[in-house]
Amino acid sequence: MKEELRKLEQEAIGELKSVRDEKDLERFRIVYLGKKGLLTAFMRRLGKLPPDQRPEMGRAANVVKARLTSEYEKAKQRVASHRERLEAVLDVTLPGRRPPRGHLHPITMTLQEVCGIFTRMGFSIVKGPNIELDYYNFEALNIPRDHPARDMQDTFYVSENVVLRTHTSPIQVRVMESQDPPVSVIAPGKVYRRDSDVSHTPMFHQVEGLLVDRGVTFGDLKGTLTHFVHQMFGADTALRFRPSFFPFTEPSAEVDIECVICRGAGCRTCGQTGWLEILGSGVVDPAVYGFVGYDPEIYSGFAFGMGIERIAMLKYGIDDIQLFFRNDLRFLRQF
Ligand code: 2NL
Repeated sequence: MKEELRKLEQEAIGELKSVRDEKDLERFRIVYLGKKGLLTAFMRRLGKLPPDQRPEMGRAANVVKARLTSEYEKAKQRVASHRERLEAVLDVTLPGRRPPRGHLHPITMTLQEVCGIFTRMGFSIVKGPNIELDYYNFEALNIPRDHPARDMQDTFYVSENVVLRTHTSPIQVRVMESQDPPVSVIAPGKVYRRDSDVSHTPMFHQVEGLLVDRGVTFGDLKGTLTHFVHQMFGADTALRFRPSFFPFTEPSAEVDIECVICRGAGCRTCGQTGWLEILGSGVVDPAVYGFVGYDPEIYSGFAFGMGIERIAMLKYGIDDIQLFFRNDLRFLRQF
């Protein structure tokens, strides 16, 4: 039994050395010094010894108990002072480090805002291919073979009758081809033009809209786009409809808003006119209905299109379109 006691003491001392924290400490106390611990179990067995051996073994056990208790107290001190030093340099109650968090690109934000205004009016969002047939991009939109927009200067040709779409109108042609009125859709997406200088990028974003039903008038167009402008630029923003021309609408109108920089007084941004062009629109030309099989005697509608980079520049007061494509974090972090 003497040998057994010696082993127990040695093991306990060895284990105390590897105690690192309060949890280790408590585990040690329970295993060695607790009511159901090894030392208590050892002492219970003393009663079974012959009476002449009991006093000596009892004393020996008490000596071990005293030593382990004092070593345990020392370890407790050591753990406590270690924790104090740790907490002096490290505030364990501080929240963890957050991973860096990005946000949407300003063009995406603007695209979503524009789409949101129209979906709340009841329009549905439609998508289509970026690589498009010449037929959907030009032909069905009443853009004749000799029209300047068809020129190699402006269009990326993939083959003789396949192009990168130059606007998102072909999406809407596909919608009309596949369903009868009433139709009210908006077509957002990337468009491509062979244009690259300080104010043009070969890819930019557009949102187009189309509404066709019985009895739709130019008045419906004005009401819809006025609501859009007031939502996008503020209810106090003045706007005007200025006569224009597009091959796919008749009559056609461009929408100007009161200059966001000078509020109409005249400045560099608005070329001293006080007005900024923000979108093109018009009543859908009956010639387009011929291509998609709608009866122009029954149906009429309006359409519009806008460049998102331009809208974003006016909304946020940005004077360089290239900033959207440089991915400079000093620029992007401002949104
Ligand atoms: C602009 C002008 C416009 C349309 C787009 C359209 C689409 C169909 C039929 C008729 Cl399917 N029109 N779209 C109409 C007028 C103007 O865009 O300046 N865009 C940036």
